[in-house]
Amino acid sequence: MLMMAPAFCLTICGATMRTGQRPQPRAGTRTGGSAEACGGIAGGTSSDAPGDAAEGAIRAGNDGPASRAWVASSSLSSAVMRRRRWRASRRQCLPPAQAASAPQQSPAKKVSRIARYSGSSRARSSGQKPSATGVQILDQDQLGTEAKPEAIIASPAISNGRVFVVSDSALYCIGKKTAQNSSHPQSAVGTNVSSNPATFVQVVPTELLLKPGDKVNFRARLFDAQGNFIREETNASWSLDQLKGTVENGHFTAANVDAAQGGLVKATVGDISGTASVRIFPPLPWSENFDGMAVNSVPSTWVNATLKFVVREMNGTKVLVKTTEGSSLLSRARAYFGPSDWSNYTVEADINATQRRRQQGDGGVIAQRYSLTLFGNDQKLHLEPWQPETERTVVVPFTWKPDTWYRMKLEVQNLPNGTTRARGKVWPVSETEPTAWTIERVDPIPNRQGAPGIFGGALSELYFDNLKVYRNN
Ligand SMILES: [Ca+2]
Repeated sequence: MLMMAPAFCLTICGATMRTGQRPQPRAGTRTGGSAEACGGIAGGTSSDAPGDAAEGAIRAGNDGPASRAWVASSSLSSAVMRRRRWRASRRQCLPPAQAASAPQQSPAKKVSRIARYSGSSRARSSGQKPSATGVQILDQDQLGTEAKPEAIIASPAISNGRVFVVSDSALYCIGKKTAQNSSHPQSAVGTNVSSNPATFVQVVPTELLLKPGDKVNFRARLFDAQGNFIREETNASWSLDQLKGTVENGHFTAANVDAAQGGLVKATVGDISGTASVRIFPPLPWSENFDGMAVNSVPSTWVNATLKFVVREMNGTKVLVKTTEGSSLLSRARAYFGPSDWSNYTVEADINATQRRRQQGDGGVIAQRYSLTLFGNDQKLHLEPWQPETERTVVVPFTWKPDTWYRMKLEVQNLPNGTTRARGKVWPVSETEPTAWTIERVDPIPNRQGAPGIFGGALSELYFDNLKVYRNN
């Protein structure tokens, strides 16, 4: 069971770990993928001090081979030093009344205790035991060294009796070398044939991006209530939901229309049915003014727009609104409306920001994973390859008046030397387009492809209109 807590702290209840099995600093194989490739487990038994076992081999616990702990390669001397530091840290972390007895407590006695494991971005990994009055730290480890700590950058994960901890330099696997079998039922893989009644129809392929006129053969597969495969159904009844085209016996042909479509291909067997999701995009150029869409609708082919964007009437036209309703988790959103393998195209959009309680939102356009974004409160224009990476972001001051329509234009071009050039311009819609680009960057760590999109961080509402996507001029 995993529970996320704030500030990089993740708690795992019910894990049966010996506290002697603990990460070794930088000793393990990095980012191994398979459990066998994970490093950083020091074998601790009731008779061995954990550090004494760290000799790059498999050590058996005193309860037999099943408790063997995998030991990462490291020298004995450094392991002993780590063990001493670990003992000292345990004394420091335990409450005074428990500290005196803690060093004598055998790690093996802690098997099967309900324990908590947590990590912090300050490179501390710890095992904790919750109680009615507080939390007892059973074990605490330094990842990396005091001088060069490894930050834990992701939540711990559990699989087959092991705990996986990811730092910025290594992947640590805590547990026994012999994995426990998962108690979860096996997933349906289509080979475990069942004679039970069908309760689920799977349509494959299940998620598709197509072009007008494309043809696809869909299949209907039946499964029982336990997820066991029954058979491939050849007599399913096929139909289309919000898609233009034909489907007959699973053979789908997309209509040759010059408009984006999003809908479902549906297979019905008796009284149960299943669907595949299909989005169909015509070739560029595109333009969208939202005037043909229903109020309160969301464009059917867009990704990540539901509950975040909505079509609305505004001064005699329809616009797409980045709303502020609902959870604050929805206030920032990137919505995408095309294939993710596109490159060398330009996105344009009109944007208008409101102000509420002196707060003005942020908004922009996205092309090939580059964002051209206006920041309302900062009154700045950013060109970002990836927003968290400020080193590669270009920033210029920009006076962005509220309740005023501006036009944004972002062009991204892959250059022959392997770099990618992104450049943008922003100007009031009431004025003519400036000749010069407002902001530009040639990116040596390029994003070579990506879907077009828009971004809205709505401290107050933002409006979009007159979207255009076209091949670079
Ligand atoms: Ca419009």
